[in-house]
Amino acid sequence: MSDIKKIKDEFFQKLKGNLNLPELNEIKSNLFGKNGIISLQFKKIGSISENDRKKFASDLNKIKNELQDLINNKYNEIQNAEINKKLEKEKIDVTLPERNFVRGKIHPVSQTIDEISSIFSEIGFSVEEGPDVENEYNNFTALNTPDNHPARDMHDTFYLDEKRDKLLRTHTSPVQVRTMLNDKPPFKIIAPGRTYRSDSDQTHSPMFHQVEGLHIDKDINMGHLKGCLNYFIKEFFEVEKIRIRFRPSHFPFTEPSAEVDIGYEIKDGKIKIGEGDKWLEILGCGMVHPNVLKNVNVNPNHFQGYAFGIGIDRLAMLKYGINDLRSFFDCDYRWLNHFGFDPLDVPTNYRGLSR
Ligand code: 2NM
Repeated sequence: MSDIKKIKDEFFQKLKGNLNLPELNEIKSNLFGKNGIISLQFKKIGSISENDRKKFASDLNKIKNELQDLINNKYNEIQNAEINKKLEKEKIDVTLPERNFVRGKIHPVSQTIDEISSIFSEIGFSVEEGPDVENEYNNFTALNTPDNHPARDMHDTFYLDEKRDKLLRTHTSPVQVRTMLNDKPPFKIIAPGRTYRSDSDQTHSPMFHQVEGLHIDKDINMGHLKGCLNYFIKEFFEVEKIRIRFRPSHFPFTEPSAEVDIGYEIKDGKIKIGEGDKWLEILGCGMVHPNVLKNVNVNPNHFQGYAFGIGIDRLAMLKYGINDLRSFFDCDYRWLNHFGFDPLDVPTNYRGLSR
């Protein structure tokens, strides 16, 4: 048997067996390395007699190609085996039950703010926000609130410095002031958010929530105010009909000013908004005082409009049957689990903004 034939038989046999990567590398290097078996055979070509040379070279080339093919196939085989092993190890069992997890709840106040924002958005109001820490000008002076006004008293307002310039906003009106100072009329905005007053008992929390509205244009009047509030109250309480009453009142920043009551009754121990002969005060409003407009560089001879302020917490209590204001701020997880809203459960009549 010729040398080449022996080489072929020996290595065909080896390459048929089970090989790992280092073993295969070694075979390859034994055959085709610098002093490899095949390489040495090629070096022999020159010394072979002319008669046999052609056949020898052709046989050698053939065997070289066959061995190379076998080696390459073996490389692929090893690689595939490795991938399959990995896939087997990393297989995901999709039949396993999901892990338990706790989904958080949306606080009723957040839910209510989302609902209110959505309702006013539908009639063209945009939502504005501002800082909780305000200055004296934005919170009082610009709003035509005189120096001697009781609201400015230390017992009512949380002041943050000796000069009484920095304070926790007592309403969200400073947001309207900022908007009017920064933009040009017309304005049609609501400002929901946290507000602070030095007050704490069963029905008052030192931190509470308000939404204020402002609509200023060339000829906005109290008819527009009434239409807007009528729409809002019906949408918010999801009722077809309501009774609504404007009572004369006073605020430094509006003239005339009014407080708004809505009709209600107690039926089977539950409050029914819109029906019955009882009155419930829910908000304050009025036509923005010309002095306020002047203070924010709006010409009261060309522009006028209404503003209103609503307490969000009480609105949320009424709608969702919560009877203790303080429970809102207790951070009791069991309470939140009961009264909170599922962030992913979107009912068909959902009014909240998408999160
Ligand atoms: C209320 C009642 C009446 C009010 C006024 C303004 C502003 F900035 F335009 F002057 N914002 N909100 C307002 C008016 C608030 O809360 C009971």
